[in-house]
Amino acid sequence: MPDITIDYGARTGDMQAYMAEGEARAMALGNRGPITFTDDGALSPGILEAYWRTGFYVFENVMRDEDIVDIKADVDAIRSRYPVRKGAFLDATGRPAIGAECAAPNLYWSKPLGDPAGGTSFAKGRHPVKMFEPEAATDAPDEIVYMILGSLQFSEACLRLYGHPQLLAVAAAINGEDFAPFNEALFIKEPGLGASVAWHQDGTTHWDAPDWDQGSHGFNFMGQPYGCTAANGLWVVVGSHKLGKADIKALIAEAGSERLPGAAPIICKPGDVAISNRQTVHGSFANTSKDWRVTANMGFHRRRSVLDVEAGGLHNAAAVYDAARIERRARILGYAITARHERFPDEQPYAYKPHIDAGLSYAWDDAARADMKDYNLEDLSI
Ligand SMILES: O=C(O)CCC(=O)C(=O)O
Repeated sequence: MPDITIDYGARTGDMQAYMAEGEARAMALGNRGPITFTDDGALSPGILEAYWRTGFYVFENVMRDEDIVDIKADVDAIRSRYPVRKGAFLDATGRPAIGAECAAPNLYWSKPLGDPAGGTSFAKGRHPVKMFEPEAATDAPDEIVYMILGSLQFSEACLRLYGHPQLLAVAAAINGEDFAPFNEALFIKEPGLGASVAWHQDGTTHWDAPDWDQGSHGFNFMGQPYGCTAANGLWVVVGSHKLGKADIKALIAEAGSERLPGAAPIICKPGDVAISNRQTVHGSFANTSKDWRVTANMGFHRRRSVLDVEAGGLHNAAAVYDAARIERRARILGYAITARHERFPDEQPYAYKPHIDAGLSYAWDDAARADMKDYNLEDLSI
């Protein structure tokens, strides 16, 4: 049995049993391994089969050691620049805090080990049931940051991971060569403090569309510089991305607790990058374990899922996402590909077809860095 050292009070034994069972289920799914391609350069069919069957896949050893070191250093720098308290302008050393000068939303706060979204109207009420909130230590801070949106403007290392050629080839294999961006985020699950993310499905626009299918709301890559475990990782109800809009309240009522049956944790070693379908029923528990989890989320859509679609209002203002908006938002991908190539010149940079077709090229310089500020106001949220 895996070592699942957690503290869920009176529920600890039940949670340990649930996590051990989920871990065994995860390891038997056949949805993990390195990113591999056929001789013709197509993504290996077995990867696509397992992703579409289960709703997620763990790509092993995607990050270089330098990616891991750089992302950890950036996360430390970001944490050192948190405002002294939620809403404050300055950090503890008197500098403008991370994100304080931005117009777009970036830092999201919770009480330690809390569930800030469950059972609230946050994000259009898509987290219908509050998770159990374990007791944090008496010396824990009053509030912690659990999520950062627009994260690529705060971390060049995360930007460089976003431009990873193999990941972008996977995005093209799943969403088409003209794939479009969604948004990026950091989820920060500090040991003994990290908040839960209540069970939910992403996606707000296409559930009732006549052409809805298992890929309509895209996917997130989830880079794991620290790795992730059953105790601190994201859980996915296996295959739920195929079943349409779930009645999560009813599922939890039927289960009698937030321990949803049929779910499996995404388990990664440092350097793995998971992919998770946004339509799955997914969520994570408060991190009472001793292990860090920091996820670098990077989302992508099919172009037809966003083109001329009226959406937003969740991560940004409501708008119609016309071709010019998609091209503008995709400039971040251009910066990422160049920034990665400059750091890792031995890698063949990814050729993003919409940029090649339009003759667009992107320098990674001070003007580009300045242009990253508030880039997430134009996320393509659906
Ligand atoms: O990483 C987590 O705990 C939550 C991630 C999530 O809910 C999402 O990416 O939609």
